[in-house]
Amino acid sequence: MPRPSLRTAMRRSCLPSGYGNVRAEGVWLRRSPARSRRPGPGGARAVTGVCREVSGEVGPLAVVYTKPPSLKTIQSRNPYVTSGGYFSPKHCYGRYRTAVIIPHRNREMHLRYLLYYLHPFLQRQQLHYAIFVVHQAGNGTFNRAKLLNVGVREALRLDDWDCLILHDVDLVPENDYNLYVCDEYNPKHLASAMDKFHYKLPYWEYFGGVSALTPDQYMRINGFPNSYWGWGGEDDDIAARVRLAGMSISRSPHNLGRYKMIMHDRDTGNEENVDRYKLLDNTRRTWKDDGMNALTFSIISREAAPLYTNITVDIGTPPPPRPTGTPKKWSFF
Ligand SMILES: [Mn+2]
Repeated sequence: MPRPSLRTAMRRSCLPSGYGNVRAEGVWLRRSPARSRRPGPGGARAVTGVCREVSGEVGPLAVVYTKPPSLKTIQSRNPYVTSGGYFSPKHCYGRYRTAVIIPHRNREMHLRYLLYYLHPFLQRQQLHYAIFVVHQAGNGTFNRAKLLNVGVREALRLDDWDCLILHDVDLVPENDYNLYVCDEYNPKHLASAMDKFHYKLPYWEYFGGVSALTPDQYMRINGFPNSYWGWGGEDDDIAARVRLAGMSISRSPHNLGRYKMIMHDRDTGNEENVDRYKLLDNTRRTWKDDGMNALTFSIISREAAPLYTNITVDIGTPPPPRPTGTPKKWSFF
């Protein structure tokens, strides 16, 4: 069957579906019988019940990076997204309330690509959702995990979310059935098959890219570590926290958890974190003290942009390096 274009997919997203049943993520998604495809009186339907998981689904999506779309274009393609990047299904009650949290700095082009694909994707999944972009102020060393902690705290001030999606700015989902919904019992890794890693996990415990935790799961692992400055290590720390808190990692199946990365060079201000192995050695001793319970930051601004809520935050700078070794108090001659 030819793959429908994005435009067709978006048009379909306004219609109730009815193409039989589909198995996704180990559950049968019930699609409506054909007769419910008929529009109601006058075409305008009242809120009649709980939404299905996916509407107008197309399965695999074509994701191409040729020319970054403008914010205007994205807005015009998503007329039902309201200020702050909120959306609620019009004709049914959204089953899930999902907050998407994206750490960000100097990646405007990536953000535009992501918003372009993510808004229609989330609408087809009929979620009540909002997108939060957490922007690190200043030129200090980047800290992805700490920004995510800030995003979670801010998002939870605004709504009672069922699911927090922690999302890298440069990863675009490639399959509609990778549902942005949490696993009831365990933190879930959504980016289980990234093109960068030849659509496989790079290693067994990998937890980077895109993950989904309920607020309860997030608090049970004391959130993410605040102490990983620069690139790398924080995702392995999070995976360790999941184990240490007595949970395990659930994953999107490899055929669904597919993501296309937007290629980029290493950013300045996000140099490789050379301390990460030392930090990782200590996770079991530090995780209860380093996380949401020790989060300090100051909000610079909160803005409801048309396509997302922007939070600009000062998260401080890395602590000065500690002197290595303890000074000797005495010695043998
Ligand atoms: Mn990246």
